[in-house]
Amino acid sequence: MNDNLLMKITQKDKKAIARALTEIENNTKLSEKIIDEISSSFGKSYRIGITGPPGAGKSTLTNALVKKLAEMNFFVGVIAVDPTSPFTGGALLGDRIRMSEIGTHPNVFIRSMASRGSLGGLTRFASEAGDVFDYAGFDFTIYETVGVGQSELDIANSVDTTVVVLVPESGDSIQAMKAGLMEIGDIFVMNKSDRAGADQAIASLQFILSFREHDEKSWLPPIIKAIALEYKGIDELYNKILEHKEFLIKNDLLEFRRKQRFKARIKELISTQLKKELWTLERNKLLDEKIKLIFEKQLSLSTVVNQLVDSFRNNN
Ligand SMILES: Nc1nc2c(ncn2[C@@H]2O[C@H](COP(=O)(O)OP(=O)(O)OP(=O)(O)O)[C@@H](O)[C@H]2O)c(=O)[nH]1
Ligand SMILES: [Mg+2]
Repeated sequence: MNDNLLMKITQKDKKAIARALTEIENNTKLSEKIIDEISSSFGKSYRIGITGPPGAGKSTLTNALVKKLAEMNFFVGVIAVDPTSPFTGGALLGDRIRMSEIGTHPNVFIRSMASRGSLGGLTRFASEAGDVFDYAGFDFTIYETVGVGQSELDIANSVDTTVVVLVPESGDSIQAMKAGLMEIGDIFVMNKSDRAGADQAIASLQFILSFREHDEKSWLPPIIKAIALEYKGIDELYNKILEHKEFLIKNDLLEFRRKQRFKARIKELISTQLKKELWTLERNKLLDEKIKLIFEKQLSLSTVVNQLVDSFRNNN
C-alpha cells in the first residue's frame, strides 16, 4: 500500500498527493515512512514564498503566477497558509472561483491550511509538503502566507525566493518594515498599481530598501509594478524569479542554503527526540527533589545540571 502510494505520487496523482499531505499533517505512523522515503529527493522543486499584509492581493497574484506557469507546462504545487484565503473561504466569491478554477488544471495541485491546527507544526508541514512536491517531480512549490506571524516568517525563510506583496496605501511599507518583511524580500511587488499613489509608494519603498546592507556582490531586490487582477506584471515577476534563481546558482547559494536548511531540520528533529528521552517522569521527579536542595542551599545549580546530564548519559 505504502509503495503503491509512493509510486502514485511520482505519477503526480492528485489523490495520492492529497493523501500523503493529510498523513503528514496528522503526524501519523505512515507519515514517518513517507517522509523517510521522500526526503532524499529534496531540491528538485523550486520553492517560492509569496507573503505580505492581509488583503494585499497575494492570492490573486499567486493565481496569476500559477496560471502562467501551468500554461508553460510546468507542474506547480501550492500551499496556502491563510485562514482568510479564497481556498478556505472568507474572500469574495470571484476570487474563490478563480482559485478553484486554476486548481482543476491537471498541472496544478492546491492545498490550503489554517495557520493553526497542524499537529506537526506549520513550518514543518510546509517544508514536508514541499518534499512531497519534490518527490512528485513538480517544477515549483509556492507558499502563500500572510506576513504577520513568526511561523509565516519562518516559512518565508525556508524557500528559495521570497516575494513580498505590498499595495500603494500609505503606510503599507512602514508596516511591512515593522513586520520584518523588508529583510526577507528578494522581490517586491507593488500590487494594485491601478490605484492612486503607486509610483510614490514605489519610490518610498526604494528609499527604505536602500538602507538594506549590501555590497557589489549581493542581490538588489527589484520592485515590480503589478495589477494582479488584470495579470499585469506577472511576466516580469516570473523573469525576476528566474533571475534570482540564477543569482543564487552563480554564487553557490542555492545548494548551500538548501543544505543548511536540511541540516537545521535534522538538528531540530534530534533535539526533539533527545528532549523526549531526557524528560522522563522519573527525571522530572528527580529535578523536583534537586530543586528543593538548591533552595536549601545544599546543592548549586550547576551541580544539579551536571548530575542530571550524567544520569542521562549513564542510562544511554
Ligand atoms: N484594484 C485591484 N484590486 C486587486 C488587485 N489584486 C487583487 N485585488 C483585490 O484585492 C482583494 C484582496 O485580494 P486577495 O488576493 O484575496 O488578497 P490576499 O492578500 O490574498 O488576502 P488575504 O489572504 O485575505 O490576506 C480582492 O478583492 C481582489 O480582487 C489589483 O491589482 N487591483
Ligand atoms: Mg489570500
